[in-house]
This record gives sequence, structure tokens and C-alpha cells, in this order.
Amino acid sequence: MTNQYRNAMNPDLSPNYRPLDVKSVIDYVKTRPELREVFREGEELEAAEVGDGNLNLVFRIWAKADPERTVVLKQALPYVRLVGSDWPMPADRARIEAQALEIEYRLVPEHTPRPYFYDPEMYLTAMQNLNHHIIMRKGLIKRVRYPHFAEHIGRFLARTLGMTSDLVLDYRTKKEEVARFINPELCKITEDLVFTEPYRKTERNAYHKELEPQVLAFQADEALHVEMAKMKEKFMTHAQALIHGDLHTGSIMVNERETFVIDPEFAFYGPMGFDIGAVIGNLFLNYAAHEVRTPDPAERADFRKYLTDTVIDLWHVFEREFQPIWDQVDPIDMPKRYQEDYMLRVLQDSAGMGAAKMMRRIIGLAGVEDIRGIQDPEERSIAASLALNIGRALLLEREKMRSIEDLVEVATACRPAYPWKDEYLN
Ligand code: SR1
Ligand code: MG
Repeated sequence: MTNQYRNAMNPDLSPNYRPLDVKSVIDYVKTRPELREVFREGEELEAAEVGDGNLNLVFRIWAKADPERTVVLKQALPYVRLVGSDWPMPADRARIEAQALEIEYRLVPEHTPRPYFYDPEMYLTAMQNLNHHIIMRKGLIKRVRYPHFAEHIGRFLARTLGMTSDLVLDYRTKKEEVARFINPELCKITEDLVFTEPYRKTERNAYHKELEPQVLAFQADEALHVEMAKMKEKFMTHAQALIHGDLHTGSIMVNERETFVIDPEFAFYGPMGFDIGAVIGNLFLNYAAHEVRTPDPAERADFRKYLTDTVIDLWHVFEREFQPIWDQVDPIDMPKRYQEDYMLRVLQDSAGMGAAKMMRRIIGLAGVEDIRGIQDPEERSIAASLALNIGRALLLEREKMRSIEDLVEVATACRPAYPWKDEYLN
């Protein structure tokens, strides 16, 4: 039987695959024995499609009689949802996501939604519904503080990255894991959208016209091209650890007590700094947004201090939580000075990768609400321009950084270049 959803990227799409909708998802849930511990036989269920990401369908399903009994089903479409069927994408990415989720749940269950099952015929994962949490980006836009976030994300990063690296895995397992997580098409999205397209003229770039002079200056900046090419090479070749691959603040769900990391479909063996930089870069995108979102200077300074303290604290937690890994390694093969050098390289990579993650969100196809959600074009351009300058500075000055405090100093010294007036020029 040929499946009508087959396309160039999905020649072997399972014959039973069909995208679900709010009605069919309920019938589907009722067939799954794994969900019997959540839903009772024959009871009335309700569903809503809540996916606001760029790629997939996401359904919340709950018992009508008790909405606290609830699950999430995430199903891959055979194309990029943001663009439509003109941009086919392997549905098999759902398998990668399910496997990564399983590893993250084993290593840090307190920060990973509980997976119930993966259905390889429907390219679908059922997992815990985080119904008392919100997407972190949305909270930060409203200046909500998450007092335990630095501790939680520092731990998540240290465990998921450290425990999947060559420092911990045996020689054979590591190579087998690299093979299991080969994720070429999703990596290609990142190679194009994060490292390449923002720095050349392409139709997919989506910056606002007010930013044109700064974008053109960046695209003509050879030093920036050289350093960005180095980051891209590192992304493509440095199989250091199993990384989440898309750890922006839209992939984090929080409340004042808890933090969960969701959506690891971009997972593959890549550089640790790509994940750490994603978190740091997205905190600085929010920092830039408050240039205009928070007009009161004292309030702005106060919230920015929370953001920069979070960046500093998460790195220190990462280092602290990584220490038990160093304590296990052979000190002859890996002397103390090598360990310090390793951590410094991860820090500098985080600065460069964070920079790339910031600039792509301003110039490239997929933006972030922190900045692109600012309604007034003048105000939006001021915030966007500051984000670009922070990104550029983090990239170009990363090799001089010796500590996370240096990184924060580089970022906080930046000013917007827009409007094109003297007081705004760096
Ligand atoms: C076409 S996918 C665009 C972006 O959405 C995801 O969240 C990734 O960041 C990707 O680059
Ligand atoms: Mg995502």
C-alpha cells in the first residue's frame, strides 16, 4: 500500500502513517495500552493541538472528568510545518527525538518529561504533559524570574553532555551512539539557517528592513565570516557529546520550582558548546529585547542583572556538576591542566555558538518572539540591533575570554547601532 504522505525525504514512510487531528488523536490514544495508567477505559477524553514550533504536531489530551490526568503526543510531519509540504523533512527525526528523550530521562529525570512510548509507524512520542509549566521564553518576555533555573539547567547540561562524552562512555559504545544519532537532515537545517544563510543574501532571510545597513555590514565583514566558518566546522565535525541541538528558551518549560527540557529532535553528537551557547544566547536575546520592552531604567537594569547572574550561575553549576566526571578520569592521560583547558574550550565554544544562535534569530528565517514580537518597528530594530552587536562581540572576542564573567562583560558592553545616531554607535 502506498502512503500518500511519502515524498523525497520519506521514501520508506510507514504505510500506516497518517497525521492525526484533534478527533483522530483521541481514538488513537484509546488504542494504546501504555496509557491505561493515565486514562480509564471508556472515559470521555478531550484534545487540543498546541504545537507552536516550526516542525511538528503537538496534541494535549486530557480526561474530561479530571484534566490533571493528561498526556502530550508529539507527531512528526513529513515536511517542515513552518513552510509546508514544499520542504520535505524525514519523519524519522521522531525516532531520534524519542531515543534522546529516553537518554535524558535516564540521566536527569527531574528535568526531562517522562516518555510513555514511541510509535515507529506513526512517528509519534507520548510523554508527560507539563501542564503546570510555561515555555520559558514567554515568561522571560514578561520579566518573570525563575530562581532555580541556573541550578537546573547547569545540572541538565553537565549530566547530558558529560555522561555521553568520551570521558565516560567506553570506546565502542561511544562510536555506536554516534552512529545511532546520525541526524543529517536536521543538522543541515542548522548548518544552513544558523551558520550560513544569515551571512549571505538569500530569500529565506527574514530581517526587518530597518536593519538592512547593519545586516549588510555583517554580511561584508570578513573577520566575522572567518570566525563563523570556524564555528560551523566545529558544529559539523566535533562529535564531543550527545547534544540536544536546539536548546533555546522555547525548548524549556518552567515554573518557579521546576525546569524541563523538551524537543530534542535535533539531537546528534556535536560540540557541548552548542547547547550551552543556545541557552546563553537566548538569555542574551531576551536581555536585548528588554532594551525596549522595559522602558523604566531601574526595572530594566534589575531584570538584566537577573539574566546575567543566571548566565554566570549556570556556568558555575555546569563546572561543579562536571567535576565528578573529571574525578573518574585517569589523571595521567588527562592531567589537571588538560581538564582546565578542556573546560575553557567549552566556554569559548559556548560564546561562539551562542553568538551564532543570536544572530540567526535576527537575520534568518526563524525568529524569536522576544524580538520579532515587538510591534513597533523602531523599537524592534533597536532591540534587534543590540542582539546583533552582542552576537558579533561574543563571536569575535571569545578566544580572549578566560571566565564566564569575561563573557558577560563582553556582552553587557554592547549597545544598539540603530537608529543610526552617534549615541547608539559602538
Ligand atoms: C525550519 S526549522 C527552523 C528552526 O526551528 C527549530 O526550532 C530550529 O531552531 C530550526 O533552526
Ligand atoms: Mg523544537
